[in-house]
Amino acid sequence: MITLQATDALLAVDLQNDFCPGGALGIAGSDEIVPVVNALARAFPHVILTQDWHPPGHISFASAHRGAKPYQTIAAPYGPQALWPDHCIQNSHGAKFHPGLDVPHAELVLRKGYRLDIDAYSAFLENDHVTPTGLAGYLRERGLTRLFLCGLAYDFCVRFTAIDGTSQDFECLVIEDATRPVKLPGSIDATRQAFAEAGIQRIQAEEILGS
Ligand code: VGL
Ligand code: ZN
Repeated sequence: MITLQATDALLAVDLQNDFCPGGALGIAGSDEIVPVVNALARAFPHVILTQDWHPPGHISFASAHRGAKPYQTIAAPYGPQALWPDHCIQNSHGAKFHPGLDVPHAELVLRKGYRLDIDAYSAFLENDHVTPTGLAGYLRERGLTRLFLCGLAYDFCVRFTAIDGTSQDFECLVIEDATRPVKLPGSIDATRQAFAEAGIQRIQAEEILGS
């Protein structure tokens, strides 16, 4: 069992309609983690939510690039960028949190990916890997030092948030059974390898909740 401390926060990533079955970028089984995240959230002294929040015509949308298809990768000015179906458009139904998400005590909702010309998988840095979102400063000012990550998607936004959080000296742990992957070719193995190299622990929800 892991004993939670006052300086711990649960970071629940992108639990939005478009990432759930039937959504624009629906992830298999993603709705199954909602009750697990709710139970985890009740156990934590601090909870932060992130929300993927794109303008229409966003650079990560295949529809914004002539002849492009979802799931291919393009060379953006800031580096490689995977293309997706249009998703999580600001103020749309798809951008809303899953209706079953029950975290009224969430202290911060951090929106990301809101600039037309750059995507942000990580809750810490945009996809140029240098532009900060402000989250590190927020956590430091509040004295929150250890982050437990859950939500969507394991191999994209959860992955890059954990990696960047670790680089910025936060202890990051990933609650694996409270996440689900998009699953592009090789993306799960690459995520596990990145976590191993960064010393990011993969844990199970029962280590916090008990069984
Ligand atoms: C995500 C693809 C595109 C995620 C966001 O939340 O992992 N994946 N936008
Ligand atoms: Zn997105």
